[in-house]
Amino acid sequence: MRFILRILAAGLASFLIAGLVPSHAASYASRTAVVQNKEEKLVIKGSWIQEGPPSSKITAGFMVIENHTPADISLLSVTTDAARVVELHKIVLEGGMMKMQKVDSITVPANGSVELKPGGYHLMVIGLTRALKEGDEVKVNLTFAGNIEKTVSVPVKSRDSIE
Ligand SMILES: [Cu+2]
Repeated sequence: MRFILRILAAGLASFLIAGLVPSHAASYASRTAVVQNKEEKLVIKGSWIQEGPPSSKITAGFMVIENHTPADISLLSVTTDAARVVELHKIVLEGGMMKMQKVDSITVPANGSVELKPGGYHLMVIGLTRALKEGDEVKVNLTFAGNIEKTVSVPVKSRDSIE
């Protein structure tokens, strides 16, 4: 009887180990993901600034901003060393016409993202201090609510290379 119990106990132990190892591995993986998100509350992806004709002093910048927090975060202002001013714009349909409109902020939804893209939200880069050619990199500083600052190096691309 005692022998049978010992076999049962051994069987139970190996069953538990077999069951625990994968679940432990899974919980470890999800824990590291959470830690990464805490370090990177906001993630900027696929950013680019449109190459304009050399005579142009104005261009536009685009990117995807991911918010890995449970609260909305607003983009409030943007600066760059390549232009005098950067405005936040969106394109709205007004009376059948596409119009650009300045906005005070762009909200990045909690656990979501916002895409700045041609035909939608974009950064209006005004008063270029140098000509921007495909292959150049432009330093862009983004200020969000809650004193969150992000500096990204944004590549200059021609519109043709995107579409
Ligand atoms: Cu604009």
